[in-house]
Amino acid sequence: MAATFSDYTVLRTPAPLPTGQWKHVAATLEGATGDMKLYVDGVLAAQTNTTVRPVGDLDPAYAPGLGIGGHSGTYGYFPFDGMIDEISLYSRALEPGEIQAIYTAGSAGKCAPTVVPGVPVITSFAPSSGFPGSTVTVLGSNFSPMAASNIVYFGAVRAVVTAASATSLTVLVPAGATYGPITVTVDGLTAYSNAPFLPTFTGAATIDSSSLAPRLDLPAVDGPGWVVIADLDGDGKPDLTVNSGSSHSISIYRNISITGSLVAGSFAPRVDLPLGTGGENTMVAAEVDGDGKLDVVLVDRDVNRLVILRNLSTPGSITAGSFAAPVSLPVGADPRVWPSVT
Ligand SMILES: [Ca+2]
Ligand SMILES: [Ca+2]
Repeated sequence: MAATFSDYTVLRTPAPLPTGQWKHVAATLEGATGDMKLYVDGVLAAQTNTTVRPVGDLDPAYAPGLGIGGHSGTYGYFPFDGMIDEISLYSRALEPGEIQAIYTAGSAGKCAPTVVPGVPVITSFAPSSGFPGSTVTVLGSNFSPMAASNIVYFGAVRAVVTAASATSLTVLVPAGATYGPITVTVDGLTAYSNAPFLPTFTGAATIDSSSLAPRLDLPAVDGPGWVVIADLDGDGKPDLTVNSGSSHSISIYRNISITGSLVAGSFAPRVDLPLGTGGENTMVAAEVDGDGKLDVVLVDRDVNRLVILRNLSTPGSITAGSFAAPVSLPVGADPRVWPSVT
């Protein structure tokens, strides 16, 4: 943007946009700081800072003024040669998350504000135990009448919702369900049942030396201390997350097993995520930001902090980039998480 014809700041993507396909492009300018950012398909592509002021003083004599597309050449200005759709101009610099949400919404449009129906509440569910594949009815309030808009977890694994109203959900117990409260997340808000659901299976009613297969060992970093079973990538299979106080990290073993088999190859190569300094940690997997993906929360007794790793993964993949940078919050001395709450 130019204050005068010769006074401007240029911000470019590192590489030209490809031709022949739609791309979502967003540019922001923070008036107070001069921070300029350019996003392509919801992802930050370039940024700089400008001291040009006032940025709003556009002179129509210098075409295109405030324009979209086009470029300058040796012999003058050339208009954009292509198609532009769904242009929006905002009176403030949108946050990266807002731009990502607009891109992610795709054909759903510009993310008009949605009416939050209220905090979801679970009042009861029945039956209180069941086999994988069996049906459970969850009663409460402020559920979404659209089945897919209710995110329901049975402990470690997400369940399929087969029918929904504002006060009742019909869900199927997923394979891999673990003992714990049922949770329902609607519009980013999560309800917990006040009683745990008990997944059951057909057993021989006895436990002896033949009840369990031979032990399976997986290599870990130095000093593994705590394990959480939760489907972190959302593929339906519960994954293993292990923390290490002495290595200052967590390790994720993505479950790639086939039904009825559990061998060393049932888990993808370990992904280690550093936690910075600190040591003794305990942790849980829980929905924190309401996006439907279980996040990892640790308490660190060495440096008295709470650490949240927001889950960014996609089904079928967990990499070092699958979690946002750890967010640390100070807490009182000697924080603990007890297994009974997981
Ligand atoms: Ca998984
Ligand atoms: Ca989440």
